[in-house]
Amino acid sequence: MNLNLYFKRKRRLVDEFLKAYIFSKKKQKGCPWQLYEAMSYPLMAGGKRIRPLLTIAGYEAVGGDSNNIVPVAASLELIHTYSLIHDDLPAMDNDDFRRNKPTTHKVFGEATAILAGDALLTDAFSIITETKTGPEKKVAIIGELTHACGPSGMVGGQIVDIMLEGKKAKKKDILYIHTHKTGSLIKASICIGAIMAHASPDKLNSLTEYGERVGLAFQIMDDILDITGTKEEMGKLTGTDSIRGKNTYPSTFGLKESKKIAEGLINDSLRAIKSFDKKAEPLREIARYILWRRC
Ligand code: GRG
Repeated sequence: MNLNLYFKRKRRLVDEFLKAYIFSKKKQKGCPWQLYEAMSYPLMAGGKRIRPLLTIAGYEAVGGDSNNIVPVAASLELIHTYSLIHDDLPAMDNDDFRRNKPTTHKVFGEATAILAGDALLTDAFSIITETKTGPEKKVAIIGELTHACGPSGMVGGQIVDIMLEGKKAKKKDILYIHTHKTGSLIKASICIGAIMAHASPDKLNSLTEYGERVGLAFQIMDDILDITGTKEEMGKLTGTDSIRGKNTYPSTFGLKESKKIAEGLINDSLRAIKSFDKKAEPLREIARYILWRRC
């Protein structure tokens, strides 16, 4: 299959939805224009949309074939964008650039950036409640997402990452940071797609395993790209992990070994979905892409 073409087609669907969503904020009575602007700016800045693509690919892997999945997939991008806005704040990673543009707080100020993140996170759940599927499915999806974003998920990973900045972390702590800060939302992206397509418990288990492996591999490759990538490729300053004393896979295992670990995880992810038919081909290609991505 042609992954570029697949990415292009699915990304267009997601971007169309996001455009309509953000336009509705402009029109929405009660949504202050400053908030609309600060939500629109990072959301439409052109990310890879990898999490929505994983939701769609997870949905298709178990036989889903309707565009009903697009709003649910797009809600993942709202959550991801919120996490980037907050992650870039001076109190967190203090980054000036994201997606090749000044960060949201640089343009709109810290208070507005924080609130734009809060608004995107909240609206992600609002979008899910409006999705065309039964109430049980909606509750299952919201449960999966709140767990992935919350204290035992992304926020948990983020706080351990910050607490251990400048200190030598144990290997188990680095694993915790990576699997929670980044991995949990990636895993949830796939599982939500599978839930929307009525996956059997067996299929859901296999996709969960796939999601865990690709989620960790994605963050390891992100650590590697912070060393080997350029500012233009990454859309933000690189080399910042080491300046901040971040605990990363390369700082613990070295570059070569980190790449080997990521390759092993991608092989494991492919093994986890071995029994799936050709409808899982996009998931397989996305897993391989994680190893060769440059941005
Ligand atoms: C609750 C105050 C408060 C803050 C939470 C949860 C959180 C802050 C931050 C999450 C940490 C984080 C940003 C993890 C993701 C790291 C990562 C790999 C980001 C880049 O993702 P890509 O490569 O980026 O998919 P694009 O720009 O393509 O979307």
